[in-house]
Amino acid sequence: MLNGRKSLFSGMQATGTLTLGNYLGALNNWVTLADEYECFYSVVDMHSITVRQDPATLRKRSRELLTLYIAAGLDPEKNCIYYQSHVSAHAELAWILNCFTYMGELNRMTQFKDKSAKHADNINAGLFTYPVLMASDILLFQTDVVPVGIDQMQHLELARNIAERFNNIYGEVFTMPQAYVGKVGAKIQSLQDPSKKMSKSDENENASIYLTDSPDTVIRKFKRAVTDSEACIRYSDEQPGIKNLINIYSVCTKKTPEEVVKEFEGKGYGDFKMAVGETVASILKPIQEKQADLLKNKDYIDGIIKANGEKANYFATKTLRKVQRKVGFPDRIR
Ligand code: ATP
Ligand code: LTN
Repeated sequence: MLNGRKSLFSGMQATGTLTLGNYLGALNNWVTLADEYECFYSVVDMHSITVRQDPATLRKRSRELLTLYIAAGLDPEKNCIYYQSHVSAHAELAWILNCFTYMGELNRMTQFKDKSAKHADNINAGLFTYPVLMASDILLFQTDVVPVGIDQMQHLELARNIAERFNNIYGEVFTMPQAYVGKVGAKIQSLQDPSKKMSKSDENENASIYLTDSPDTVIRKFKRAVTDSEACIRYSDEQPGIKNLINIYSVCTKKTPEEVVKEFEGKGYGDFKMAVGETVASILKPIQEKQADLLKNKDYIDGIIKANGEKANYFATKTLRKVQRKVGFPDRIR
């Protein structure tokens, strides 16, 4: 709870061009939940450097991501949209929570295993303790709810364990966060291999719809999406390609998968793919236009970065000071 309201925290890394998976699995839910909670949406640039980044590219992408949050429908006057690196409490709390997290717990994280296999030449300590920084993000804001895709559930469970461990020793310091996972869009699969999740770091460009893709590109990628030879639109695990397209269409049109199946009864895959492509393209277009406008408006965006950075800093520091007292750090002399 913050300001007498339930609070919400989530974040994304500016490590590539966002995909439709990021949008339907996370960002879209953020917008839906925004009115109900005191919201903090961070561009988690400190997490990004667990994998080597080109500085100029990271800076540019971070700004693009922050504007994309707004373009997707988050009102920056009501929601605290900010850069993680502008609030030093994230790093300070992460240090403390590192001392309350076991190596064994971190060793079990599947994202660490995946990323260290992928970046075998740079298995740094930050990659290993990434989930502790994520726990700090969440716990700093006394967060009640964390909207994420399914792949982040293991990290969230760890954040809850750390909070519980800390509270058991020092009393009720942290709110216990809950994950919020959308019913249908929580895991959008690759268009080229429906057994894999759609990911912004996939090397095959046809596997992902990027939020920056033009309508023609979107339609072309859906036309090429891997399906099967059943020639029947059913919502079944035996047809993972079609199931994925139904999920995408379902979230975009706010229809249930059953309603979608009904709508396309007797129709061919070609018609269905076209409908999915057109629907997705029509959702992306206004977001792209708004983002382009915002990126031109430097003073407005700078104002948001400053004001929201200060707001995030205020709430984060409150929790940090409490934690520092609890663990026995000396009081500051004013
Ligand atoms: P990377 O490929 O670099 O690991 P990513 O595409 O998996 O990145 P993240 O930055 O790790 O994206 O995720 C941002 C948010 O989007 C998280 O809440 C995550 O759960 C969600 N998300 C990512 N991919 C998908 C997907 N395919 N379906 C649904 N949600 C997703
Ligand atoms: N690990 C997340 C991004 C992230 C996050 C968070 C999400 C960092 N801190 C706090 C929710 C809450 C990711 O890569 N998807």
